[in-house]
Amino acid sequence: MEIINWKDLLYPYRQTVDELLVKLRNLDAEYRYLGIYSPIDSVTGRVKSTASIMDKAGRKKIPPEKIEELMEDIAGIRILCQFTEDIPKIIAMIRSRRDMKVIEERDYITNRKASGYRSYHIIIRYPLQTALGYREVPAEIQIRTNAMNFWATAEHSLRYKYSGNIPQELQERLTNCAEAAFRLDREMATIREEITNAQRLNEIKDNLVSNILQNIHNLYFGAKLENMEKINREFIDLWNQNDVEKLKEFNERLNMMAEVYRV
Ligand code: 0O2
Repeated sequence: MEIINWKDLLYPYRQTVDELLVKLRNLDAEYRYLGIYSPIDSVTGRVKSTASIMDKAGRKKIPPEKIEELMEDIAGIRILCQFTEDIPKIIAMIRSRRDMKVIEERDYITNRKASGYRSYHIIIRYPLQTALGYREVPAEIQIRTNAMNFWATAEHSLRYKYSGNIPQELQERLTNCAEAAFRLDREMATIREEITNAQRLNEIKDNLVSNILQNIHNLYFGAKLENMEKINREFIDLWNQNDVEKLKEFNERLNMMAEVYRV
């Protein structure tokens, strides 16, 4: 029987996960930088553990020499979002990318699994440039809301603990929890606009305050302006009023001063 060199086998999957994490996190950061709503809340990734690969190979009767060819989720990415409505946006974004090829999609949101599991899976081939040349590495991208993830993570731990045979009473409670997570997603959808508007406003306020403080710093330490105490007091006043429009006007005034003094 062939002995598997696990280190060599898993290396390209590690590279794939690392590259996908950088790309998807940068995408999320860019949305925020541009002030556009980001459907992504967070992105995580993992390379399947050898124990889990062997376990799955056993369950699916995959011989060791066929693992690379047939196991599609050795490289795994998980994209979490706040609202169910974010999921189609993320799917569209992945379908339109030129640096990954979508091979298959599994919609466990429309067709929830018997366990109660909800998530959207996309199997891709990722073009990887390795030191040994080009290859396409399969990866599974799971897209789900935070509520779906909360449930799936808990259920996964229990399934692992009980080797798949979760006691009946616990299984019933898990089913109730899955239903509660579903209701939570539905309720959150009804106040989605309120939440996203508040988040956008908070982000705008954070950026404004950081610009204002940078301007005050530059004018005081760079241009050595002496009347900065008055300006500082004005800022604290406006901050206490919590009025974004007034803060915007104030920052524009500081921008002009910074231009005049070339700082
Ligand atoms: P891990 O530890 O997450 O890597 P199968 O293994 O037959 O269920 P298949 O055909 O390989 O699934 O693909 P599928 O259905 O897309 O599921 C693969 C992954 O989805 C699983 O990986 C889980 O991460 C997740 N998943 C699928 N069904 C369930 C479920 O009922 N509950 C939870 N919590 N997660 C699920 P692995 O291999 O189980 O393990």
